[in-house]
Amino acid sequence: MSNLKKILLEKVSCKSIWFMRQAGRYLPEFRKIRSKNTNFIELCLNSELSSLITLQPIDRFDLDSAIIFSDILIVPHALGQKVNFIKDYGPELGPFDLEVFLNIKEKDFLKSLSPVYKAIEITRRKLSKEKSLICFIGAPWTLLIYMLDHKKKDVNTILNYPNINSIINKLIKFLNIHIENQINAGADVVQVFDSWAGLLPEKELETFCIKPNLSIIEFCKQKKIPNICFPKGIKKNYEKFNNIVRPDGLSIDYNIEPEWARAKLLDTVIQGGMNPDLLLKKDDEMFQAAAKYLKAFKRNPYIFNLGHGLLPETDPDKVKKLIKFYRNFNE
Ligand code: 1CP
Repeated sequence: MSNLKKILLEKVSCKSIWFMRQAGRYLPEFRKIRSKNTNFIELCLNSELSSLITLQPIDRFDLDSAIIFSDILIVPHALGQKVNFIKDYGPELGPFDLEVFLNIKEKDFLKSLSPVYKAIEITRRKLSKEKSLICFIGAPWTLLIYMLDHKKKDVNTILNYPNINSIINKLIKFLNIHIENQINAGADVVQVFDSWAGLLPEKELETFCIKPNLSIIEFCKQKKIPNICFPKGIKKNYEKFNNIVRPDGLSIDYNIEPEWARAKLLDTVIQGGMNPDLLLKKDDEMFQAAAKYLKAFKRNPYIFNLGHGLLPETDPDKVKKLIKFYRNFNE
C-alpha cells in the first residue's frame, strides 16, 4: 500500500509528499509538449500524452504520488458545454444550455471521458506499486463558477440561476460516476477541488459547498475510496466543513494557520498549507516555512503539499530542494 493510502486509511504517521499542479507549466518538458498541442482539452484527452505528462514530475523528483494530468473542466466538456483554454488567460466556456446538460446520458458522458480512464490504466502500469495515483474532480460550486458566470464570477448570478438545484444534482451524480470510473481504471485516491468555495457568502456555504461535498464523500465512503477535500478560502468554516463532511483528508490553504488546523480540524488527516509563493523566495525562507508545518504536525499524520498549486514561474530546482528538505527533516 502507498504511504498516502496508509496515512488516509490507517491514520499512521509516515512520509508522504506530492504537489498540486506538480505536472504543469513550471516544467520545461511539459511546456515542450504543450507548445505542440495547442488545444488543451484535446491534450487532456490524449491518453498517451496525458500519461507521459503525469509521469514527468515522478521521473524528475522523489515524490510519493502522481496526480493524473487532466482538468476539472473536462466534466462540463463531457456534459456538452464548449470549453476553450485561451493562451495566457485561462479557461473560457461557451453558453450553458440547460436542455443539453440535463439530457446528456451516462453512456455518452463515459464515452467522452474514456481517454481519461485509458490514461489512468497506462499510468498505473508504469507507476511503481508503492506510489499512489491520485484522480480528481472539481466540486459542483467550483464547476458552476466556470459553467455559469466565469467572466464576472458574480456569485448572485449562480445562486439565483433558474433550476440551480437540478443542475447541482446532475453534477453530483455525474461527478460520482467520473470518480468511480477513474478508480476502476487504477487510481487509488480522489481529491475534490472546491477552489472557489471562498467566494460563497457564509449563509450559502452549507447549500452550495458543504452539502454537495458531503454527497460526494458519502459516495466515496460507500465505495471505500480514500478521499481528500480542498474547500479553498473558507477560513474558520474549515471546522464546520470538517465536522459535517468528514473526509479522510482535508487540504488546507495558505490562510489557515497550521496550529489552528491541528487544534480544530479533528479526526481528519491534514494535507498541505504552505503558500506556493514561498518557492519563489530564498531557500532559507522556504525551508523555514516548511518547518513550521512539519513541526506543527510532527505528532499527527500529515501529507506534505502546498496551500494551492505550484505557480508557473516556479524553478523546478526549488521543488527538488524542498523535497530534499522534507525527506531529511527529523525534528
Ligand atoms: O498550459 C496551460 O495553459 C495549461 C495549464 C493547466 C494545467 C497544467 C490548466 C489550465 N490545467 C492544468 C492541469 C490541471 N488542472 C491539473 C493536473 C494535475 C496536476 O495537479 O499536476 C489539476 C489537478 C487541475 C485542476 C484545476 N483546473 C483546478 C483546481 C485546482 C486549482 O488550481 O484551484 C482549477 C480551478 C482548474 C481550472 C483551470 N485549468 C487551467 C487553469 C489555468 C485553470 C484555473 C484558471 C482560473 O484561475 O480561473
